[in-house]
Amino acid sequence: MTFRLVLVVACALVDPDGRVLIAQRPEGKALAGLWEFPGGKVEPGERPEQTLIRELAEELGVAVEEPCLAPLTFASHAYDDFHLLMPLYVCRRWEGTVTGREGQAFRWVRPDRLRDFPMPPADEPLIAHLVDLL
Ligand code: 9L3
Ligand code: MG
Repeated sequence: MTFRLVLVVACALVDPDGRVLIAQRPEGKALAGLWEFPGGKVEPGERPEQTLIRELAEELGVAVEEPCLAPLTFASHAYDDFHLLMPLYVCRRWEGTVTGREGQAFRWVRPDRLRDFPMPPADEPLIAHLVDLL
């Protein structure tokens, strides 16, 4: 049996009050309407940390700094047509103001309230790690 493995990176931006940013996947994308830790697919030739920097600039208009980037944990999920592998990074320092550059909604949420938001199946198991960390 073969399967397609897709590497996606995701980031928990954490503000000085310990709240975590989640963004709502916009209409027209897979899993539209669900709340996620922002990020996206690693493109050929990219290091995952570069992907994270690129995706957060594209989606949220912020510049995260490489030194703050180390995976906290990894998520995986088997979709119908591919297997997702997704490291979660945590970042407390960035430049710029978060903006929904793709028209998406976003919210800053206390870790113990993250379960109130419907998330993609890969993201849900990550909540417990954030609750432990923060
Ligand atoms: N995905 C799931 N949780 C996340 C992210 C950033 C992505 N936190 C899933 C949704 C898509 C795939 O990974 O099926 C690729 O993501 P994107 O490039 O559409 O953001
Ligand atoms: Mg994305």
